[in-house]
Amino acid sequence: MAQRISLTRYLVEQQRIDGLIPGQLRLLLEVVARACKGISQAVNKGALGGVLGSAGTENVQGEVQKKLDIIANEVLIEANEWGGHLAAMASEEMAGIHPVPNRYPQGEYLLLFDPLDGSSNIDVNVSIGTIFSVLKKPAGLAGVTEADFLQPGHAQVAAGYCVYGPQTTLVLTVGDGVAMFTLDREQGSFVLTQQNVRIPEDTREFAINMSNMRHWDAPVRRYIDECLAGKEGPRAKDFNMRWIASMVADVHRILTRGGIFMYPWDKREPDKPGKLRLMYEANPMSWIVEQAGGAATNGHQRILDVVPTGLHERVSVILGSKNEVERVTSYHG
Ligand code: AHM
Ligand code: MG
Repeated sequence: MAQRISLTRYLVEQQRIDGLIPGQLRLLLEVVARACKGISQAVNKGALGGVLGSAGTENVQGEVQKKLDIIANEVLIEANEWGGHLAAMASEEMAGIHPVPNRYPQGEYLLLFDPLDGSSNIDVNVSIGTIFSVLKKPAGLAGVTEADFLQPGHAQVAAGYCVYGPQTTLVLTVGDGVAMFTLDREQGSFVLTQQNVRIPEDTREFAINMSNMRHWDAPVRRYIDECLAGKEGPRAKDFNMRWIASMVADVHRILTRGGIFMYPWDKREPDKPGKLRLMYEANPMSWIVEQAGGAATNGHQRILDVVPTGLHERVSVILGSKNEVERVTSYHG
């Protein structure tokens, strides 16, 4: 039987090979993975664990929180507070940053997360996930403020997601390609199941919420119209469509077999640049996709180059197979 490589061993070996993973970062990634195991267990229990349904509260963006949004947020915070690897955390579910309490040692990293992405799928037993991004606290100043988090995506030192689907899979990059780990529930550990993940450059599959079509801008409409025209249209091939409504699951499919994912700006809320959050969703996913040979833009620029002005800033997202992303971006002129 081929030797199984655990997440711990993978991280230790990465640390030895190219020094991309300093000790504190390794600890951070192991702690996040452990938290994801805890969230996975809660997700699996479903109605038996009393975790389904609404919590009856709203987050800072005015979205109704599900019980699991709050549970996942708490699991991540509790797991990461005491290890000495972090200065502070920020979450889609919390208005402000969460500095590590004074009673614990302070580390040099900043952790951002969408604790439970795809919330609308929780109660219907469809794949959901956790997305996370790691930044380094800017050197020099004591304490930590929200401004320390406002770094562009290309400054990330690690990014990943965990998808809770038929399998629980952790996907990780530290800037050296993308690796996938599958949770072995009997052993209780993540096992390396794919390395050097590559997204095919071309695709015949797109993911977008088609019900918003009438609200889109001309370039996105043009791209989708051309896909829908199929063999008889300008693309001279038929396209397939998938929309899971969990970004984690849609991105995971694209990493596995290619495709393009779009959540563009639309006219429903013209003042917002998009629906998805730059810091918790777009940045980590864009870096993972780029590390797998794909591309990610907001139609005008590389997402990783967007300089954030607020923690909960939103952004238009076009990511996946390189040639398709470049095509849609070129339509934006
Ligand atoms: P969430 O973080 O509150 O779950 O929202 C983000 C999700 C993405 O995972 C998904 O791509 C999108 O929202 C689905 O939106 P819609 O319901 O408009 O299709
Ligand atoms: Mg989300």
